[in-house]
Amino acid sequence: MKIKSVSAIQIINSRGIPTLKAYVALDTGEIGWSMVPQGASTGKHEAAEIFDNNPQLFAGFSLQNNIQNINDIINNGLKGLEITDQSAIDKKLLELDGTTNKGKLGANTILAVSSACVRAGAMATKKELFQYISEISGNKKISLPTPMFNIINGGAHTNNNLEIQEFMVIPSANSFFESIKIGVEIYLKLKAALTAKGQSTGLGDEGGFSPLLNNNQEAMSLIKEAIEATNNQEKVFLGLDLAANGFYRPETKQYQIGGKLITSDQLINYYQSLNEILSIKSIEDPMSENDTVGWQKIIAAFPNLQIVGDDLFTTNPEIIREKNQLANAVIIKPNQIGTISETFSAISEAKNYNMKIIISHRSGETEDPFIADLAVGIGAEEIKSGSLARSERLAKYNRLLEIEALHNLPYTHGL
Ligand code: 2PG
Ligand code: MG
Repeated sequence: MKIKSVSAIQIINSRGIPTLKAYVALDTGEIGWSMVPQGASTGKHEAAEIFDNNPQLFAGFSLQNNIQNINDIINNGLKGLEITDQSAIDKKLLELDGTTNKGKLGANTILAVSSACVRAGAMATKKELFQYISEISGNKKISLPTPMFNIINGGAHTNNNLEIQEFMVIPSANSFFESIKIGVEIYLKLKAALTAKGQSTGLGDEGGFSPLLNNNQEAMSLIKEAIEATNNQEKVFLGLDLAANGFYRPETKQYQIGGKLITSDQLINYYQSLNEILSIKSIEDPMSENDTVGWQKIIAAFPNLQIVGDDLFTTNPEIIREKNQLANAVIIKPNQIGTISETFSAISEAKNYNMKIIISHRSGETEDPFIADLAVGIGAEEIKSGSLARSERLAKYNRLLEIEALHNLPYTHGL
């Protein structure tokens, strides 16, 4: 079961930006494939994404060089490798790139091939993708994750005036199906409430509503009403992704929120005031990645909260090791680091520190459901894949519904 050829084409992501679909053909006849997502609110240590930067083509985002590099350099380098030896494949990809941040070939180029190899390996060994991932990652406990539904979008994912990037409802249910049911009921009530208020029900990049509200507090109140209208108060938690890099002002080391510049201490008070509207259970990137003291303060101020690092860790095993004491949960996004083997290392590093694992989509997505199988295969506690609308978001949730329907797997029950 050896690699016969590697190739790629340019496709378009959910934000209208070109991305890659890679194909890995095996000598046994299977062809694995994969599509690459793209972030908007990125951490500074994310591996480099590469585009052609030719303003005449696809507004600078064309990928002709990446495709050339896959067809030539990567194809020649991987040809003949055993498909089930993912770490040898990824090692070779790193070698072909030769930089520390994947700046030569691009993390988008490398990940397309790395994850297409995983899918090809699953096909060749006639396993479900999640089963194959569990084997090659060395994880023995597979399970279905709890979903986090991002039902109001702000920050870098839309152009409304909400500083908070993601307002997520997290059902505490007994099955993935029941979680989806609760999420859909809340989503539809929220839609009806926005319509009744004459607000837009247009969607942001992650499929959540993007209304023009006065402030973050109003968004919290609307979600509270929607939860109450479905009678799910006892069964739903609120999660926020602040993506605080987006409103951090490095010049003054302050945060700009609600029209004011405030310190990290004041920001903690601000979060406290939001918590009084609706109880918050999970808070992601509450401080800028540059504000270590702010992170230390928030973990001390909210000892019972799930404190999640995303831009803080960028799925980088070394950074997770170095900064693990600043959070108790980690966002895992394969394209932040660039290969699936390094993604597995980041996950096992986080597990060493007993951090919860949250597998995540990017705001620019495709219909590839890979991360759903990744979440099951590595036994992640949670997954975030946006709201309950837009098929690139639902591709992941629908795949999880399918896995649950066809396989008898344990469900991770809420937070
Ligand atoms: C995040 C992600 C996904 P982006 O910040 O967690 O929700 O957004 O892909 O834009 O980085
Ligand atoms: Mg985030």
